[in-house]
Amino acid sequence: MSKPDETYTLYSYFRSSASARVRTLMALHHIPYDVKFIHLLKQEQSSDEYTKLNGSQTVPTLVVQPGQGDKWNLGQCIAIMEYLDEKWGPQSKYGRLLPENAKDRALVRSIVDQVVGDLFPMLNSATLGAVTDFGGDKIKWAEKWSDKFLMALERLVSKTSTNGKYCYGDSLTLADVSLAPQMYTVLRFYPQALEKVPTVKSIFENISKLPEFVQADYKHQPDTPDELREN
Ligand SMILES: N[C@@H](CCC(=O)N[C@@H](CS)C(=O)NCC(=O)O)C(=O)O
Repeated sequence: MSKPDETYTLYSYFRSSASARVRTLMALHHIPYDVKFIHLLKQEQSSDEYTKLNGSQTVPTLVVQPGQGDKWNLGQCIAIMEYLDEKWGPQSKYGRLLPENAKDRALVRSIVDQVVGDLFPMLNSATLGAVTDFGGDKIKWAEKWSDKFLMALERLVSKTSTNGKYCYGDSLTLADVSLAPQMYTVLRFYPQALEKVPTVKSIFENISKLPEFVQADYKHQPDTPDELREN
């Protein structure tokens, strides 16, 4: 099967879990791309130039240049992952990360939504910043919502994981790609978060060591500051 005839530019920030999901998927499927860095703490996501690419003023954004025709932009990490998985999964050594079978696909998507739809928005930088601005305690906030949604995730993956290595069955899916970057954010604000969720802990410890996950994590990006960088 021939490779898709298109090239990519990913707008990314090292500590963005949404960007890390896309980086992980691109690493797993060996997708070549250029990267441009958007420094969130410098508010580069709100610049006029970037807002033209992604009206939500968030990362990631994927710019797709087809072999023929005009380039186009895609925001939202799940939409980007699904698009690239459809294009590149069939010829990847991991195969499609969203299963072909409708039931399996729906269950994998339910785990993705548990992580990206429920937990992620409670801990993103804009939400935590607003909690502080409104006089709240962002650590207590992060602990409360992490406990709630990680327990929900534990109830789910304790049924769907075959061996505690992956979220669904006994191989990698989009659920794992969604989970690992989120856990780094949770652990940053709540280091004990994994104590009550043994299956989630076991899955995270397994997948976060895989080379493609390491390549994509926040500690190994060109824009990672030296004090957070690992070799
Ligand atoms: N629903 C979007 C959310 C993206 C998002 O919130 N990204 C964060 C970084 S992880 C961001 O750019 N935050 C900057 C801001 O909100 O100003 C997605 O899944 O891609």
